[in-house]
Parts: sequence; structure tokens; C-alpha cells
Amino acid sequence: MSHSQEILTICAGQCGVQAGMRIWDLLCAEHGITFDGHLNPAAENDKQIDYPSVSFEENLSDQWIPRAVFIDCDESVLDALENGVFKNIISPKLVVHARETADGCYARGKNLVSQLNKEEIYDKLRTRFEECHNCIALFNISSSCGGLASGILPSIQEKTGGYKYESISLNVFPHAFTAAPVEIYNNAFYMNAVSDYSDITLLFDNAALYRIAEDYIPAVQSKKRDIEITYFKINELIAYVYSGMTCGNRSNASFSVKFLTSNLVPYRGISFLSSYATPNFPMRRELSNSVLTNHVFEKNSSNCSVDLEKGSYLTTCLVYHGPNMCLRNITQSLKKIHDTNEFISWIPNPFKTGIDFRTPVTMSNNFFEERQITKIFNHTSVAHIFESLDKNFKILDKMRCFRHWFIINGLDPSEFEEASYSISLIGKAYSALHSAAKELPPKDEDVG
Ligand SMILES: Nc1nc2c(ncn2[C@@H]2O[C@H](COP(=O)(O)OP(=O)(O)OP(=O)(O)O)[C@@H](O)[C@H]2O)c(=O)[nH]1
Ligand SMILES: [Mg+2]
Repeated sequence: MSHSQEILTICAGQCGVQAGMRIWDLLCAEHGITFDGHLNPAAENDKQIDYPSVSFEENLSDQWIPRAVFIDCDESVLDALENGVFKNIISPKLVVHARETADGCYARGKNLVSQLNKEEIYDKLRTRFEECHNCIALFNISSSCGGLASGILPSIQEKTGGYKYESISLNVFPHAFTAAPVEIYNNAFYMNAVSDYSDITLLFDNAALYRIAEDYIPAVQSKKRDIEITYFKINELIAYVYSGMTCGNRSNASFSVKFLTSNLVPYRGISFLSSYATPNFPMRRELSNSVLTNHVFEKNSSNCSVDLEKGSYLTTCLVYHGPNMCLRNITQSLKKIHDTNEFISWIPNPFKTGIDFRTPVTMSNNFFEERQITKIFNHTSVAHIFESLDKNFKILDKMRCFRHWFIINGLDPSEFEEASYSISLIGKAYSALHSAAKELPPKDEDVG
């Protein structure tokens, strides 16, 4: 694999910036980069370092600086970034302090914050692109519940269309029962926009992330059952997914983020994916590949709240991390999974696997795990997410609730209809695939 490749990341809003910090925490640990940006001498001779230049740029002081732009208007969030552990590697050229707040309203994010800060955002982003030889992917990390990130990310994407890269969004969306009223609107507008510009969107929700963290932490830290599960902790789960997706580019592995994405989206628009990474709390050391493989196909093994038993898998990418991985063994485990889980009948081999032979890093305890799996998958159960978003959106919209906040902030009323149409279309497309999942595959004479 060519390593004159880079991956850029935009972290927007509180969620994006905080999750971004955990991502670089993990990447620093994986590449042996200290928080002052230097290669750790102890790690320097280790194969673990591999290709930091994919996600870090080396500056004139030999420091490795994240290839990222962080944007928010919340000073406390940016202060933690600029004056916390990363203070030596987060330079002002990586950060945009938005001059206005979006106050939780997509329309303010889109029409006010994005307009007021557009020159600075594009300048910083353009510089970051120009530092790359061959930027192959642009990741967006954010939540679609708030106003700032959901409003500005789509406008940024419109302007960066001239660059050739894969656009990948990692998005924390509201859980159906906990969403505040206007979060439904923010989320629908963002989903409508993202379906245009993002090649794939990975859905996370905090209810699922908390559940996963709670399931694992007591098991390993039984003496500290009252341990507080914070954003800091659940963002670790987002970081593992980011790391798992990009590790092929950052190491000697024979797969890349593009290999993964091109195997995941069978039809245009069917690009709203789920993910799961075996939580790297120190509990998996003794587990075999097949036990781990079975674990990632359990019904709750998803970073978003969907019932995997109520739907079918379309496609699945699995990245196995760890030394001594045996492909034959993995293939056998996946064959069993294929026989015992619901897969769409007309994609004969729904798996794309990659092996990253490096030893995975555990952030929680800062030691190395033996084995880990990252799973990114396209599953028809996300129909339910879009159906319930569409239903709640329509209820609010029918009564014209909260619409004025969006309209006085410059949103064209036609965008309400457009967003509703778009999310209902996504829900229907996944639902149709679910209904058709058991149809017999085409006969030989019909193929080709
Ligand atoms: N997983 C996770 N979720 C977060 C984090 N911070 C905020 N959230 C969730 O994100 C949603 C709000 O999104 P924010 O990122 O705060 O919104 P914003 O883009 O800053 O926009 P404003 O609301 O206008 O400030 C809420 O549902 C929060 O629960 C975080 O660090 N991690
Ligand atoms: Mg905010």
C-alpha cells in the first residue's frame, strides 16, 4: 500500500471536539507519539510506529501535529483542547473559535456561524489539504443533535467538493426517547444534508455507548462499581472505531479505508452504517478469534440502538487486530456466523476482512491487548431509526412547533418538506431491503 496518503479530520461542536481528543489520544498511543508531539524513544524502534504521517503532519520542530481542524464556539470545550494534555501539539492553525453561538439550532449553525466564520474555516482547512500529498479521506466527527456542527458541516462540504477524497461521517444522533424537541429537527436537516455529501455515515447514539461502557466496566473493575461513565469514557468507543477504520492506511496491512467503504454500500444512499469495536477494557486477553467473532455478532453489538435480530445484514467489514491472527480460523468463524445470522440472500459473500497484525492499544489502562475486532456493517434495522425520526419530525412539523426558531434564523420553509421527504426515503429504502432480504437470489441464467 502506498503511504504517501493522508487522512484529514474535522471535529465540530462539543461532541466532535471531545471525541476528537480521544481519537488523537489513541492515535498518539498507537504511533508512540508523546503529548508534546515527539516520537517516544522507547517506541521508536518498535514496529508499532508504522506510518504516523497518515494522521499527523511533522512540523519544522520535528513534532507530529494532528491532521485535523477543530471547530466550536464553546470556550470551555476549546480550552480543554488547547490548554489540556494536547497543548503542545494543538496550534492555533488547527482550531477555529467560532464568533457566534448556534444555541442548539441547525439554522443558526448553517446561516450565521458558518457565514461569520467561513473565511477562517476554509483557510485553515485549505492549508491542511495543501499539507497533504494525497488526501484520501475526510472524516467528520460530530453530533447531529446540536446546532453548530449539524449546521456548519454541510456548508463546509459544499466548499471542499473540489478535492478528491472519500467523505466519512461519524455522527452521534439522539436516541429516540431522549431527544430534546429541536434535536429532532437538527437531526433531520443534518441527515438530509449528509445523505448528499457523505460517502458513508456511521451512526452512534449515546444510549448505546453508555450501555456498552456499563456492560464492560463493572466486569473488569468490580471494586469500583460506582465508576462514573462520562463522555470521556464513551468517546473511547468512538475512537476505537475511527482507529479500526483507518489502521490499514496507518500500518503495513493490506487493506485501506477505501477498500472497506467500497464493500459496504451496495446501493447509492444505502450508506448509513453501524459499528462496534470490542471494548478494549482488559477483558478479552484470553478470548479466541471465534469467541470474539461471535461476540461482535451478538444482538446488542452495535454502537447505535438497533435490534440486530429485527433485520438483516447487507454487508460487514471486520478488521481483526492482533498478532497471530489466522485467516483460516477467521474464515471458519465467519462461515458459522453466515449460517446462523440473517444476511441478505443476494450478496453471496457479505464479508470484507482485514488483519492488522499490530498489538492493539488499550487507552483505559495504557497497555496492549492481545486481540480486538472492529466491525463496520450495513444492516436493515437502521430503517427503524429513520422511520421513528420521520414520525417524530412529522408530528412536530404538523403542529408547526418550534419552526419559527429555524425560520427567523434564515431557513427556507421548503427545507422542512425536503428533510422530511429525504429521511422517509432512507427509512423506506432500508425497510424495502429488509422485506426483500429473504427473496431467493437470482437464478444462474438471470445473472450477467
Ligand atoms: N458521545 C458524546 N456525545 C456528546 C459529547 N458532547 C455532547 N454530546 C451530545 O451531543 C449532543 C449535542 O451536540 P453538541 O456537540 O453539544 O452540539 P454543538 O454542535 O456543539 O451545537 P450547539 O448545541 O449549538 O452548541 C447532545 O445530545 C449531547 O448528549 C461527547 O463528548 N460525546
Ligand atoms: Mg456546543
